[in-house]
Amino acid sequence: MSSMSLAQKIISSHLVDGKMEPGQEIGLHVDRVLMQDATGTMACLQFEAMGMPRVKVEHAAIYVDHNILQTGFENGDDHRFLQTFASKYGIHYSKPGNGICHQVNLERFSMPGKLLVGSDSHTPTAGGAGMMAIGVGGLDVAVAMAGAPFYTKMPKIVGVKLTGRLRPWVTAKDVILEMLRRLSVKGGIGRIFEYYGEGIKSLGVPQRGTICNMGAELGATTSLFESDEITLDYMTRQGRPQDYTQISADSGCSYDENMEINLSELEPMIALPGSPDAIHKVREVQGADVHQVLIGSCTNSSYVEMMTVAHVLRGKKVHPNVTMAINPGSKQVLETVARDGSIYNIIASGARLLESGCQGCIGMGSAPGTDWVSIRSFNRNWPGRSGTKDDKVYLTSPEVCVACAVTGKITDPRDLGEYPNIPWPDKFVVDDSGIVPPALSSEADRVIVSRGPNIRPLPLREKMENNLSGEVLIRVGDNISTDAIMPAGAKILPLRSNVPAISEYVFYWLDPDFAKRAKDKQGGFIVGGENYGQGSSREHAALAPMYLGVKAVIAKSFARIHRANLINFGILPLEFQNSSNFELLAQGRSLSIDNVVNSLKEGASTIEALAGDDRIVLKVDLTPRQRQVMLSGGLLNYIRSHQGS
Ligand code: MIC
Ligand code: SF4
Repeated sequence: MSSMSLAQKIISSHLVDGKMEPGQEIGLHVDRVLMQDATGTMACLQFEAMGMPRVKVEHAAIYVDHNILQTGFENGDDHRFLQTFASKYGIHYSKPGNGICHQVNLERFSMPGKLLVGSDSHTPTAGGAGMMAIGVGGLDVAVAMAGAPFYTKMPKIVGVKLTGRLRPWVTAKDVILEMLRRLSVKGGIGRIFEYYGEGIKSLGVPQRGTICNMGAELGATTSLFESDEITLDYMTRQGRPQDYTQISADSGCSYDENMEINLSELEPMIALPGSPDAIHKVREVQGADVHQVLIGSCTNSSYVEMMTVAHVLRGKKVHPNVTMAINPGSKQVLETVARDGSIYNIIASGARLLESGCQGCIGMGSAPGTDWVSIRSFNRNWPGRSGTKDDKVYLTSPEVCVACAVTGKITDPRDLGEYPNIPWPDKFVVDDSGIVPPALSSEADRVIVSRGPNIRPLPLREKMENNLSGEVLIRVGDNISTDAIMPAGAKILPLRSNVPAISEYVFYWLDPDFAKRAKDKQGGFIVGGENYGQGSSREHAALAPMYLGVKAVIAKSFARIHRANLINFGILPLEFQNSSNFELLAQGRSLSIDNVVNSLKEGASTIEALAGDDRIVLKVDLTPRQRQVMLSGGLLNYIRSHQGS
């Protein structure tokens, strides 16, 4: 390959298996891993089951950022488990309050040109610093920590040329909302978005991070920017210029697909309730009453954003009918804003200042009241995610959020007057005391891993059966998110380390009887539409159905991470050859799939399901390696059977 894109360069320098042809399976050497508490306990238990004494990657970190409400013993137990586990096995542990994994990773550990896998779908945020960062299931992280390659299909590389310059009050969030407007939540599947062009020069690293972060909502494998003088400047202010390397695409390289956005033409945008791709201009929906405003999340909670909000709030009060809460992305952001004095404006305005962490983004507090219009600087608004069933959550930039907070109505921030151009601080407050390094390997033996009663053993599946039969337990439509399959929120999220308990909540919002029915019927099938399992990396959306006896998911198409998680846990992902057959498989229909083992062994690309007199052809789109994983009953069984061979 003569001239390469940035993505191709990073992939080729990490390639240990396969060819860099779109659609082919590739194995990549992983440099670094990231975990968070809600997916990390399982990833740790899975790593432990592989029997390794220490992690084999150059850097691993686990962040406590999701489960920080601590309404019972569960979260505290998990935190202590993670801290002791991390210490023993060679992982850095970021304490609760230290910040959201993606923000802290960007600040303290991002490195251009390196490959990071993280057990959270927004891991690509680090693409803002030139890192190839991919969101995966916890088991894939565990396998990477054991030193094995990460496997995925080689994505298409999309070059997104940015021209022009953002106008005042228009932000990086509007760039990614424009991408969602054009491409929808399915538009990024099987793709990496590489941003380039003169327009990137007006975007700082956290702003680039915002764009990469919400590439997850496009369904993309990852997104990235080159590293340049702006990256070096950011890393220098972080006190770690030594971690910088310059890496960019070769000039004249070609992309599989091309797009162009003129930043000068963008306006403030907003996603309407229900889906991150329901995009409108703020001007089109302005004037509606607002009841709640939340600013934060891994998408939009960096220093400049907090300072801009603080500046707008100076001398103003939050509207009487609005409750406004702010959660800075990290302790560093909070500390730097506090050092610079602007925290006063936030407190004086009547906004509620929350600790750094995911908070309301995943329904851990701040659930809106009935019929409230909630305006958030977050990245996801699938129904019920906020913790309130019929919620009305809008997604937009912090600038739009703060404009709504002071006026009490959906407001285009350009109506606020002059834009505050916030300068970077000479240096961010650098204090890594919230990140506990692991014990030295010579002392690791002495560390005892603490396991409270919330830490339950890992359920495993038996080997693949030759016949899969049962009922369609549920049939769902297009774009069903993992939040719909395995909800989070303050009640359910603390059960992540306890699969028997959390499995009671599968499809809780859509069909509260699902778990009972699945158990009564001794398992069965799930039928889905397009892009089934979009959104998070949470493997509980596969693990819990597996525990309930789900044998296969038959869908029109799948989202990348969820599909990989199904395979990792031994649930067959099958696609309709003829999508109109979806209509034949209503809930309650009995179904039988024969000769599964032989079909997998022989590499069959289709398999037949029999439903009464109907014969339905289903696609088996699995690589040879994935077929072996399926036959073993999941990735952990597969790895164990190959250990030592
Ligand atoms: C999310 O934003 O949905 C989460 C919570 O961060 C998830 C991870 C999880 O469910 O633990 C994600 O994005 O992968
Ligand atoms: Fe946390 Fe929300 Fe980011 Fe997920 S999207 S990591 S819940 S802040």
